[in-house]
Formats: sequence, structure tokens, C-alpha cells
Amino acid sequence: MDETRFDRILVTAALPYANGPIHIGHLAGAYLPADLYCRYQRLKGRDVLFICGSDELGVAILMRALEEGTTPQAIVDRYHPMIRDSFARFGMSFDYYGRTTSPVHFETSQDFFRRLDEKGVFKLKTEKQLYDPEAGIFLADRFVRGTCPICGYEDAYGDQCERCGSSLSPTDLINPRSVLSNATPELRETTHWYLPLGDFQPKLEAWIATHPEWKPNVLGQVRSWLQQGLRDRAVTRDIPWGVPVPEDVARRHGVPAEGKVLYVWFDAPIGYISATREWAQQKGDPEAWRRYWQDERTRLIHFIGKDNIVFHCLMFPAMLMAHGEFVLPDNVPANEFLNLEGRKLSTSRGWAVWLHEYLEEFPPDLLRYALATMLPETRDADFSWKEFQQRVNAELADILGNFVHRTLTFAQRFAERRVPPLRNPRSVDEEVLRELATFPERIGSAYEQFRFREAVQETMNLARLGNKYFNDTEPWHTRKTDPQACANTIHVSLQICAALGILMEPVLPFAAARLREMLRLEGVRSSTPGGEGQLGWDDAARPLLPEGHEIGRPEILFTKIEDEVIERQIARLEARAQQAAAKTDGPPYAPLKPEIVYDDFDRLDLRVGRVEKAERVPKSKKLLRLEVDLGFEKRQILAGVAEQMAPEDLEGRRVVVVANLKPRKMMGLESQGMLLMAEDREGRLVPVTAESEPGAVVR
Ligand code: B3M
Ligand code: ZN
Repeated sequence: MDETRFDRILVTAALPYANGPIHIGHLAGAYLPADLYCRYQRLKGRDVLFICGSDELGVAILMRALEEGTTPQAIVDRYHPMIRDSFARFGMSFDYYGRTTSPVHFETSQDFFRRLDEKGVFKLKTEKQLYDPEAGIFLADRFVRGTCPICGYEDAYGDQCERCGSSLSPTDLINPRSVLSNATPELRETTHWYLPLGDFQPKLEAWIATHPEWKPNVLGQVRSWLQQGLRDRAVTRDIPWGVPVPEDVARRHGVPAEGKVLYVWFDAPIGYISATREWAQQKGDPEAWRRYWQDERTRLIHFIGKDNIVFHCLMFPAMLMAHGEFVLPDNVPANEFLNLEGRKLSTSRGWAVWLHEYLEEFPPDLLRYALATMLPETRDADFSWKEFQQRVNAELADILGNFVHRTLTFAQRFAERRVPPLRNPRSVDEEVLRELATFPERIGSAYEQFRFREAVQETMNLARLGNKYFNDTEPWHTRKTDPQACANTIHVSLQICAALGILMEPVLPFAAARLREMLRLEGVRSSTPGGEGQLGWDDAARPLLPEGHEIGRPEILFTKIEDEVIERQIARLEARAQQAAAKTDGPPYAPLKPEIVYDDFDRLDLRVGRVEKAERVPKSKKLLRLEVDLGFEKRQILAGVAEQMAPEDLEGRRVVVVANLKPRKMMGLESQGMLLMAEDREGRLVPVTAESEPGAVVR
């Protein structure tokens, strides 16, 4: 880092949508590189702040809630802790991990929006959009389905047909229907705020031109966007989940604020700022966030995947420029995509390796290392389980683990676990120590330039150097022929181990800590937030263990992975993909009904009832007549299930009854209530049962 220009580094990693767990594609795109970078910089002794959090608003979350038949809040409350915890176990060294449903975030993004509005940055446009008259809301693209005009598929989305892949606009659909209510949508007028990106184009171009050092894949995308010409982008939406458009702002324009929220790509990057504010509050210095966002001597770096480039390199910078009080990113080292076993990662097709599942079976370091060697830095890359195994067995175990183990075992057996003195070093000893001294700089410069694969390879090269030196000096021979030469080999090898105890820390933080413990190497600065310690990255250039220093017992750093373990992972992946295929081919789930409040639910009186008797109703194909004991009284209930169920399926069972449903007559018989049934996507029914006494209240 150019220390004449910068005093501190603010690093952000893309805020993952809290609508599903983290998989290796996410890790390879943004998170692992960001963590490697921050850990390296902390070891260099630099002032680093590493910010991330869950992206909890917008259509993606709402869609997920809809698919699962629950609320968006329930979705984010499930996935936020899951993501946060799996990140922590993976060793992500965030200074702060926030979430965009926090009050600070609402306030920060509303203030940002208000300020841009006051500065006259936005354009307002009124247009006709699809509206669901039953649910009472405007329908974002994904909330409309209908028949594809190209291929006739009946379940095409408003923005795309999943069968033929055509990109559509909601008004192209034949027989459009609302996913929310099934109603036929109508066209209605609505007003939205637009960020006129085109107006910013000259400023953005000038700014991008000052960054020829950015990665070619990033500059390539940015230039192509600029070439096409930037267009106005709506930064508000009519959906019921997001940061509300501030009422005062709406009022100023005479636009009803109700139901309007900020577009998720407007609020999410502001989430980096909100999270930094929360970090500052938490540490009791509420203004500290300003140093990182508003001081020119801060270097801001966004780690993201390639699908987020336009937002981080053009839209968010335009917002920051318009606001006027913030620093702009100094670099956006976006990665390309990671494939899995030669196929595109796809969560809906079950083609992914999930972080939380991985962590149930393997230590975090193995994936950190293997992924780091396969990062899609310049082009798409592929992760395969076989290569994972190969990296672990042939590199971590056979090279790094082996070097450490043979060195420590030798020191234990022939030097009483003490660092022997270096006397009359041979030229080979001196050469290796000289070469060792070049590694911090060599690995470090790769990290500085976001060349993480190279950094990790160079780290392994130090272990390779150690192994070669150990082999070349043959301490098992010199032990008998020239004890001082043997002692020198042990001395130098231990110094290499100690250097590794620092230099492998970014990529293998857990193993590095164990190695330092084995060496009893103390005082190394932690690569996690707030770490103290005298020894840092550059100290690894010199011998760290004094003569006579006592070391601990050797332990195995990395265990090899058996073929069978890897085969199980591959089999699981295949099984997942098959399951997912079966599921998506099936009929659609019933659409979710519009939201109700608790009082709506509370008007139902649900009771447990025991079905004492069940029989067919003569001359009716559909009806069963049931006698149900509700404890305090008996009821006759007619259930329209005779086509799917036999009387024996119900007799004797404890079911759930709607007990306050107005009685009605069917086939001349009075039905005094209703049974709850679960109906799956194929139309199969099962009674909802409850193992409680008749009359028990269900709520
Ligand atoms: N949540 C999209 C994504 O996960 C989005 C990133 C926001 S970064 C401010 O790819
Ligand atoms: Zn189609």
C-alpha cells in the first residue's frame, strides 16, 4: 500500500442476501479474498477495518418468503444468524457484521436519500406498471406469471421465461396473473425516483481513468457499461419490504409515500456505512466511522463477485459523488465465477457446496487453502472435490505438514526439543536463510496486488524450500558424521517453521496458531481485529527462535483425506441435484395469500376433536359424514374428502376442527364445523392431527 497517500484501509465484502446459506461460490468471489487481504494487512501493522453484513431487504428476500410460505422477516431471522455463524467458524475476521434491517441502517439510508433529493439529484417519473387489485400492491417482475409469448410455457415470470430463456417484460405475458393473489393485474400509474446515471457519466469516466491499475476483468466490464451509455435507474420500488421512502421527501413532491421503498441496490451499499456506524457506536466512539468514510487518507476497497461490478464501480460511486462527503473506492478487485465439478453453481438446481455443511465434516483451513489456490481471479475457475483432496493431501499434508513434522520430530529426538546453536554454517545454510528473508516481501507483494493464488503458492514455496533444504542436508546422515551440521539443519529448519507460523496465518489461521503453539513462538500479532503483539509480517524475514529456546511436542497439522470421504461428498452432490430436478419439474406451490394481522387469525376457534365415527354420505361422491367429539359437545361434520380418503383413514383420529364456522347444509345434512387438512402439490390430503384431548384449544 502507498503509505504516502493512505493511513488506513476500509475493506468491505459484498453483503450476502439473507435468503439462503453461504456456498463456495460466495467464498471464492468475495469473502475469502477479502479475509486474506485483511489478515495480511493487520499482520503488516496497518489500520484495517473490515466490514460486512447481511443484505436483508428487496425482492430477493420477499420472493424467498413467498416460496416458503412465510414472512420476509422470518426468512432473514433464519438466515442472518446462520450466515454470520458459518462465516465466524470459517475464520472470517470481520470487525463488524451488521444487517440491513437495523434501525441505524434505515436512518442512514433515508438520510442519504433525503440529502440527494434535497440536492436535486433525482428525476421523478410517472409510469404505468402492473398492479394487483386484490393484494393492493404493484407487482415487481417476479411477482407476475403468465404464458410465455415465445414458447407457450404457462408459468413464465414477468422478466424471464424459465423454459425458453427469453427475456420478457411483464406486459408481454399472455394471461398474466399475480403470484400473490392469482388476480389478473391491471395497469396503474406510479411515480418513482430515478438516479440519472447518464448525468454522472463524464465524472465517472474521469474518475475511472485515474485507476488504470484495476483488474482487467473489472475495467473491461466498466468500460463496456460506459460505452453503452449509462441510463437513468429507478431507485425506489413499490414493494412491501424495504427501507420506506421518507415521508417528508415524498410529501415535498406530492407523491404518496405509502408502499414505496428504496431500491435494494440503493440501500445495500449504504449498508457498508451503516455497519461502520454501528461498529463505532459499539466501541463507544460514535464518530469514529467518519475517519474511515470521510477522510481522504482512507483507502476504500470493495471485494465483490463479478455480478456486482456495475453497482460498486458506477452506481454507488455516483451516489457517493452526489452526496459529496464520502471517499470513493480506491479499488474493486472483483472476481469471476467459480464452477463446481465443471458445471455452473446453482442453488435452485442443488449444485453447490454449502459452507455450514462443509464445516460439519472438515476443518475450515482446508477449504480456505484449496479455494485460495483455485480463485477465479482472472477468469472463471472450477472447484472439484478431487482437486480439493489433492491440494490437502499432496500439498498441505505432504509438503507443509510433513516439513513441520520432520523438523519438530528431529528437534525432539536429537536436540532435546531446544533450538540448537548455529555454528560454522555451511553455504547451504546461509543461502536458505537469505532466501527465507525474501519471502515476506515476495508473498506480501502478491497480497498487495490482489494476486491471492500467487500469494498462497509462494507461501507453500517456503515449505517446499524447507523440505528441499532438509533433504539436501541429510541430517539423518550428518547426525552421525557431523553433529554440528545436523544441529545447523535443525536450527535453520526451525526458523523456517517459525516464519511459516506468521506467513501462513492469512490463509491457514487455525493451523498457523497450532504451529506457533508447537514452536512456543509467542508475541505474534493476531490477524484478527484488535490483535496485539510485537511480531508482525516483516519480522518473518529474520530468525525468530533464539538458541536454546524450548519448543513443544510435534503434532500432526493436516490429516490426509481418504478417497471414500471424497466419494461421499460427490455422491451427496449428485443426489441433491437429482432431488432438485424432481422438485422443480413438479407442479408449482400454491401462491401465498395476502398478509393478515394476528387479530384475523385470532377470530378462528380451532379445537382438537376425536373422530368417533366416519361414513360415506349416500349418493355423494365427495362427502364423508363424521361424528366428532369436541369434549364439551359432539358435532356432525361433513368433509369433502371422500375421493381422497376412506372413512377408516379418519375414524379414531384426533383432528383439528374449525369450531366456530357457521353451520351449513349439504345434501340435506347440517355440517357443524370443518376439519383442517394439509394438501400437497399433487393434491394429496392428510388430516392435521393433534395429540391432545378433545376440546383442547389450538392456537
Ligand atoms: N446482496 C447481491 C449479491 O449477494 C447483493 C450484494 C450487495 S453488496 C452492497 O450478489
Ligand atoms: Zn418461453
